[in-house]
Amino acid sequence: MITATQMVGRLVAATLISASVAAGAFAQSVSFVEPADGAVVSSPFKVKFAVSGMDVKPAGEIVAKSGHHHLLINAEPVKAGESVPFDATHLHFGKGQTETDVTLPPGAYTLTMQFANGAHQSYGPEMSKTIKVTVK
Ligand SMILES: [Cu+2]
Repeated sequence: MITATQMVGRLVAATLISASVAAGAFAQSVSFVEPADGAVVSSPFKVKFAVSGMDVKPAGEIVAKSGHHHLLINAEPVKAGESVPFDATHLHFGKGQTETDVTLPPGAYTLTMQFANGAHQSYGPEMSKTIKVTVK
């Protein structure tokens, strides 16, 4: 026989499990493994990218829930669906790289990671992450 207290406990446990499964299924984000936000670094410095909820694939074909990393230097996140520019401040990691060495003159910088699909079309600000670093 199950008491009312046991029943409530089981319901709470079931709810927590389904809530965490749902969060895992829909949580898509990017993050810097390094450097840390606010870090003071020496050039060249290592930048490591991470993504959750999507796969890293080389640029080429568009595959759902996958894409590649971009590093934007002193630039805003790219609106969803817009192409990430190819220029000196928008670096593409179209081979599927998850880290790089960045060389910058001394100064304060805003670094933005931007995830985009195989055709370099941005997944939008939700799939971006911005940090500030100082190159000494
Ligand atoms: Cu790209």
